[in-house]
Amino acid sequence: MTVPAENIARLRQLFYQRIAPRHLKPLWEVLHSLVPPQPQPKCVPVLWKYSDLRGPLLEAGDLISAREATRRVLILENPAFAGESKITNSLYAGVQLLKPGEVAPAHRHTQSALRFVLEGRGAFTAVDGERAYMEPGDLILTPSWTFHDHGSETTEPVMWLDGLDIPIVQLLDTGFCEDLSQDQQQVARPVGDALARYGANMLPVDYQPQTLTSPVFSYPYARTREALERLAKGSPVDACHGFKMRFINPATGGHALPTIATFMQLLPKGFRGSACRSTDATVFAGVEGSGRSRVGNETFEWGPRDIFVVPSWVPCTHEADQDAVLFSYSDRVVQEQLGLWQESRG
Ligand code: 1HN
Repeated sequence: MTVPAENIARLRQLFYQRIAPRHLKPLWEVLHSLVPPQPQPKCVPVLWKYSDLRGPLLEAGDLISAREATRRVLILENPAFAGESKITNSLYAGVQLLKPGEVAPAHRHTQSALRFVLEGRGAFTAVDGERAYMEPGDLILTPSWTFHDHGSETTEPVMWLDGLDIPIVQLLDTGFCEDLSQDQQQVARPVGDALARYGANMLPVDYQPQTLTSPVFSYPYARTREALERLAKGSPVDACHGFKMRFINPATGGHALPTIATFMQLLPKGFRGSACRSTDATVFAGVEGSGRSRVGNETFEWGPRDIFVVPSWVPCTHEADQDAVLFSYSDRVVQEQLGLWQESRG
């Protein structure tokens, strides 16, 4: 007996309705969207010009103190994730302001964070009792479950980009957070201690890593810039990425954080990159110089402190008219650990 197509369709709908109260769903209606032939990111390309961020951030500075806000941050929310506080499916981004004399009180959480300094100097982040003073271009890490507070001892506003693995921790339902009883941590070690112990191509002879995170938590821009400059002088330029380096955990050679990969790249004057796509959606921040990046069908003109996002598997092409430096972060470290990361060139 053959059943007419419209009848079958109706019978199926009735069947779906009957099984729904038992919390059952037919896979065959969703199989292709569950297992797509290639990544189908919801994430869309977005550019935030610093000139559009700075005003609102300073305005927020007049409306709420760092202490009352705990963290005075404007979230960079991807419009594809309205209400979800995400810049990509797996990562969070925000811009934070600390005004002269302010304190952002000490707490710790299982989410890992990075700070990428955009403007101002003379504020510090204290991590596990050691202060790291901020200068533009510096990368500062607050590893999972380390107490951290920010303080400003300067006369100018200090702004930075926060990157956190909040959506990853949410996915896994592993979020914990607690405040320290005092606003600021006791200083336990001098400034620069961790960098001297673990970031001088040596390790204390009996050092055994206790966590997956880098024991170095501050990567000053001066060192980063010099490394890029040297790399650029002595090796051929990568057709897609220019001269690109990743920040490492010096004790293992792995990425600096277990959930967020961090990079800095130099695009030499006149660079015309070829298109490249990779499975890790990436957040970029301009540091020096200016250029443009074609991301899918969009072209983003960027300069220092502008921030843009490239979704997973969307082709991206970078160009620079002068020497330009880009910082970036992504979940590539997680994808590599799981054997999922892919890149395709051309
Ligand atoms: C956080 O602890 C900081 O410590 C910044 O500066 C942004 C966003 C969500 C949750 C915790 C910080 C944050 C955050």
